[in-house]
Amino acid sequence: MRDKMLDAVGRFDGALASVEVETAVSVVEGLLAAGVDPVDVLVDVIASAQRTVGERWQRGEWTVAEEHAATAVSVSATEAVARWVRRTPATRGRVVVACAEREWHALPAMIVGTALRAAGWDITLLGASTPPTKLGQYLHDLGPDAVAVSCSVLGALGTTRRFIEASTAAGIPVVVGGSAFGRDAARAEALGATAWAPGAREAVDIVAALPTVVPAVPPMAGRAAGEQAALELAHHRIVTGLRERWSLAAQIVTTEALPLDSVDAIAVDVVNQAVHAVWAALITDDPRALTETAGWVGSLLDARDVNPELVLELGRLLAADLRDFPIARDLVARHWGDGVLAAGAR
Ligand code: B12
Repeated sequence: MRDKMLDAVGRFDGALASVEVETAVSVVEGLLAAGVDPVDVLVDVIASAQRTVGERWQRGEWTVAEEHAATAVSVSATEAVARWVRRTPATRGRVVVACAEREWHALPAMIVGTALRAAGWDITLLGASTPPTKLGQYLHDLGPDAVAVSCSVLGALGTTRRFIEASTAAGIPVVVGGSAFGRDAARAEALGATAWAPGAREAVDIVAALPTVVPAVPPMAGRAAGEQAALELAHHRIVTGLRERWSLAAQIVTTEALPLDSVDAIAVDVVNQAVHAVWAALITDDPRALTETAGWVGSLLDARDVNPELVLELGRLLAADLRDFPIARDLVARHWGDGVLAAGAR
């Protein structure tokens, strides 16, 4: 079976690179027909291939368009697994699976939802970037047993918190996960989630162990949360200023071998992610959001032959722009450089 799985992973990866939907779907259907657990197909084949897609974009080997095309193939493959697991009737309660506003990574939610469906839960999938307005009423009307929120980008942790507020206000437990939460439960706990899980397999166990009713989370208070709210309002100004002053555009090197997205697009992504990391560190009290992001910026620029000093320059400019936000400025000044050092040591 191990060889069969390895062979399937290779063929699936190839189908993503050449955008062959039929091949990808037939690979997963072949595995399911051979008796492979649907959750193994979701985690070890589809999710794993998707992370490779991200690494290719990060290294500048694939453009965003290629990333989109490959993801569409993975969505079709996940739908094939979902069709397969729906052959068995749902025997447990209902779970609403969602991405909060600003979160466009719908596929991880789809994968987790399909894994829960395979375990017998009835699933209501809300999809990407769901606004929190009226969510409370919706949950009240639907009456699910749990809410599962997937968050891949740091900028959506704040809106994920609004999901947690709406769900717990209705007494409904919330499980969270996704790459924005990092590798442990710290950020999930800080945001008041009922539970966190690192992957779809663990999500199945965690959802089965959730309490029936939970108390409403208390409102987010404190100076750090206040700074984050003010930073959201100042976001456009800060990001525009950083893009104008950061010397990335002058430094980037484009070669034929590197199908680089426009310098401006990279600068927009990077600067946005950097400011979002500040938001995340403020509301979760977890400075690793900053060190991880600095390391990510470093690897992105390194793959594009950009002087690594520019990562430190971005940190300095960001800290200077945060002069009206003392907690945020202090976090950047203390932790951004650590991320650059850690990336350099790898
Ligand atoms: C496809 C993709 C996109 C697509 C998403 C389309 C879609 N339909 O989903 C699009 C093009 C929209 C996109 C946009 C962006 N993306 Co993108 N994207 C990806 C990519 C390649 C794959 C995502 C995926 O499907 N992963 C597979 C999932 C299943 O894996 P996973 O997230 O690890 O999930 C597991 C666990 O986390 C957990 N889990 C996940 N959710 C939940 C929920 C619960 C409740 C639980 C318990 C567990 C759990 O279980 C899963 C399975 O075991 C990733 C690379 C990566 N490493 O994932 C980048 C990635 C996430 N994107 C990234 C970035 C930067 C962006 C953009 C800012 C710019 C861009 N590149 O286009 C925008 C931001 C959009 C936004 N605001 O949300 C970065 C984030 C970096 C960072 N430091 O945060 C990544 C990591 C790429 C990279 N290597 O740099 N992206």
